[in-house]
Amino acid sequence: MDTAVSLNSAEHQVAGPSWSVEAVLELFELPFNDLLHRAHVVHRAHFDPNTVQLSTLLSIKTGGCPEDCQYCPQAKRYNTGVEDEPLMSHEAVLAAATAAKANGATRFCMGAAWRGPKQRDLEQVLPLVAAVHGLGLQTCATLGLLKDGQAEQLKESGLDYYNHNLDTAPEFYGKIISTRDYQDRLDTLERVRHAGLRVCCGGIVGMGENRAQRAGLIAQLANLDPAPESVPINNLVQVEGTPLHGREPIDPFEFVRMIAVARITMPESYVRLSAGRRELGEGVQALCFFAGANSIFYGDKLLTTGNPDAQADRNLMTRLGIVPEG
Ligand code: SAM
Ligand code: DTB
Ligand code: SF4
Repeated sequence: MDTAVSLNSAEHQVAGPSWSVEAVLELFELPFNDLLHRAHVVHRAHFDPNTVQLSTLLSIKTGGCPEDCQYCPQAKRYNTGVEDEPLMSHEAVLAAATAAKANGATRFCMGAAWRGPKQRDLEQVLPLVAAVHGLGLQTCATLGLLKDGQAEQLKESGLDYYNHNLDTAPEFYGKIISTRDYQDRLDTLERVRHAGLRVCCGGIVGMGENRAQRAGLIAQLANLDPAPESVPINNLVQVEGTPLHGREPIDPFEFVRMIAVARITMPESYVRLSAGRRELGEGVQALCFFAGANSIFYGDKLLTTGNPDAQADRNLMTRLGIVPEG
């Protein structure tokens, strides 16, 4: 039975190098148990199903962003109560990274509320990357759009991963962001890949997109060549003052389906159960781990919003027999 199922999923891949939106949508439409079984078989074939990778986030430059991403509490045009702060000091960033490592995280991701780094911004970030790398943590940064040469500088300073999300399907994108287009994002991803960095790229669900558009995002991600090493799937965190505040939350089972479809279409990628875990609750998170999620953001805070407490996550992992990736 297991073999039949895995052969079946392999067929989808040998049918062509790329995933059509229709083929991805077919996966979404499977009965829930069939979809989860299939995703779990793929997961077990590529990963230890009881190990989850832990990444800790830090907002090194918060608020005041000129972009208009409608989900984001850090866009200066929305009144969300998030203050515009300068870049954090070297000491404060290192203290946070040291604490993350002591808590068991293996990756430290530094986020900045920029459209993209100016050269003088980047020059302040490079020593932070080098210092976090020096602690023996994997390093990740999410600084927005990169210009030619910037990804190479990050790589030389010890950056392992660059996070840049496609966020949603191309046809829904214009309803969410107007200040940068889809191609800008693809261009940055290309620069990141070209510099030899690992790609962390995913998106957000629960923004009012339909299932076909969720399938459209997955097809975009799975067809990146190679697929991103890390795929964060965020459940929209609704923040008062942002245009998306008050949207109907996604059906939690649809969120689990999104994870399962990501796992089947990107069998070798780490699929991260990302923002919005508090809203999903522990039962749904357990289903996500079964469906193939094998990474989380770990630590009491995401960038500006809350995350489950590290202690609560350790308890959850213990109850599920999950061990953090060492
Ligand atoms: N400013 C940079 C950029 O946009 O590329 C980097 C930081 S930005 C906050 C990183 C990602 O966080 C966004 O692309 C989006 O996918 C995610 N994000 C932001 N606000 C979110 C929210 N309220 N809920 C879920 N994900 C969110
Ligand atoms: C990603 O995909 N999700 C993270 C990280 N990459 C940078 C950010 C989530 C942000 C949630 C809203 C906030 O805390 O500001
Ligand atoms: Fe700025 Fe990034 Fe937020 Fe968009 S997601 S408003 S670019 S911080």
